[in-house]
Amino acid sequence: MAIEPFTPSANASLLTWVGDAVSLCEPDDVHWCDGSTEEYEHLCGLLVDAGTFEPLARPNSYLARSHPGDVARVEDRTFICSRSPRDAGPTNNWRDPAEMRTSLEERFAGVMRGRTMYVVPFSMGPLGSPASRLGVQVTDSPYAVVSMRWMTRMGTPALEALDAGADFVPCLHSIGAPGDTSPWPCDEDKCIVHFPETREIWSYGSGYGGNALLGKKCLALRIASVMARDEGWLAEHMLILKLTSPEGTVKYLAAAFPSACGKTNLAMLAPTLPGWRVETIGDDIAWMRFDDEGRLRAINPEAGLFGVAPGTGTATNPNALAALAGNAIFTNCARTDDGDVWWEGMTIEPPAHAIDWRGEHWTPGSGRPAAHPNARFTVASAQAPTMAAEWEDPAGVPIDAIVFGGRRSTVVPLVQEAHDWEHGVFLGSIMGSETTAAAAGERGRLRRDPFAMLPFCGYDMGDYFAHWLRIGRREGAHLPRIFSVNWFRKSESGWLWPGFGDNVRVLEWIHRRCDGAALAVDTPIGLLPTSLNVDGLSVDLDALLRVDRDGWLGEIELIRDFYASLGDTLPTELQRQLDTLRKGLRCR
Ligand code: TSX
Ligand code: MN
Repeated sequence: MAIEPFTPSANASLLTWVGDAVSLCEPDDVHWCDGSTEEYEHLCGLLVDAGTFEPLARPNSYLARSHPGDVARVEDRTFICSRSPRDAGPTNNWRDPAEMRTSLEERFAGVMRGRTMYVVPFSMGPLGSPASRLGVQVTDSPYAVVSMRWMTRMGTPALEALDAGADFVPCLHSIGAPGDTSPWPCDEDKCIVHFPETREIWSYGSGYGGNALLGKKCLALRIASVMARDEGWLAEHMLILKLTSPEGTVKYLAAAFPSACGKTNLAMLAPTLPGWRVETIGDDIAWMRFDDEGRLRAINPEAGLFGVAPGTGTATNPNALAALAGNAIFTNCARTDDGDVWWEGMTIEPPAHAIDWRGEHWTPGSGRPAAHPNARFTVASAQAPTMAAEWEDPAGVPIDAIVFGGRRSTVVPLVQEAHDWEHGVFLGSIMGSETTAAAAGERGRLRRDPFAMLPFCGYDMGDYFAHWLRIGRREGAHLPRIFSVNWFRKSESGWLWPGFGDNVRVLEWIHRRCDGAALAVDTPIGLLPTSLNVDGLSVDLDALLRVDRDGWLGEIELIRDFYASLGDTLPTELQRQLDTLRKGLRCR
């Protein structure tokens, strides 16, 4: 068995790496992906034959049911293998790179026997943009290949860029379980491994998106965060949106939220205020760097949406539903009797009967969810009706405001602006969210998730904060303003804020602040709105914007403990911000 007789690439290091992968994994066949429609349809056909895919009663769309133990990212099996454990930091699982390499080589030896190895060249970011990065994923999962076709710029153009000698991140992936012919082979003993110093990714045992589509969380966040640190830019877990006022003034916002806060919903918002328009640049990841004028410009490194299906419905995100009208892959959703998909929250009325995500009969009264809470859709971003014309501009869009959010039922106000960049970094560092039913563990517990990067930062968290502070000290930079938002504050009688399309009222305030127009009052926690457009709503604005002094004093103790858990790389500036906040609250 050998590589196909033609020379598939002029890139010598790529040929060597693929040759080594072939020798190690011993596939029956090697296929270099061109990204064509014919190739996509052929692979979908193979997946249907294998029982992995079921064709759906919507154009060119499929449903996949995963193995019930392969439904989410595996954070406790995700590793950062830097030479020094100090560089991975206390928030990552560290392993010695040499020892890990030996153990991976054992796992991957002969792992692709009986299977085809696919070589998937891809670009994160528009092809040819100086901000983009190339990767090559080698995988034995045709599900990963067809998903990568929507999520990245995959195929011949990326291969041609590699022919010209460009660098790439090698991404070796196997689902494991050789000889397993079930619809979703995988291995119980999964591991997702990153070598930040040599910029390599190895992923074993899982076919699930976050573990198997290596361009996304592994490359565009964990590896890219290290590249960004070394090269002076930012790789962030942020949506990017374009906000146009009734007067036609445009602001670009980048916003970080932990999971279960409705980030994709915000990226595709349908505003309730007349004349305001929200368009999408990206829904999950932003790569930002300074241009020659000192403005921070952002690109979306992805080409597709890999969104949580449950909760995506006509009321919460009609634009996402419109994007899913065809050419979509659904994973772990339920199938209706008329051959379409369904999930909790898609429609108000559930179907009378469905086949659930495990393939079993389901009725509304069964007490089990029809779709897995982490069921997903995969679709090209271009299909979303909200995409901005410039979403693929290789130069990116200039960011006017950075927004940090979280799910907090108490203490954190609806919106505030940071006093300055350093205070903004402090607000990012103390981000947190109360856990929902969808997340593992206890419900309603506060989980810190600084910059929404806790599972995605490829290096030490204290060093990451220091990198953000360094960005803010750049000479001649026109820095974005920084804000924090919280759609989830509650009173005894329920949500204080209607959320969804009405969030545009908060975006309006942010937009006006960027022009120095909207008014704010200085408080120890930040700059709070003196007025917000709540015409037509009956909301308790005082409760939404109240500085909860006792709540914050309690919060400060929690932040102190959290900071202590990050170790001695925590920048002194942030400790000082915490002291300043304490003093500000005490002497009022
Ligand atoms: O996505 C959400 N957003 C952002 C929208 C752009 N969700 C869903 C969160 C889970 C993914 C929200 N849920 C938001 C929100 O702004 N707000 C809430 C809480 C909420 C839920 C329902 C109502 C109000 C607030 N409305 C009624 O109960 C009628
Ligand atoms: Mn995400």
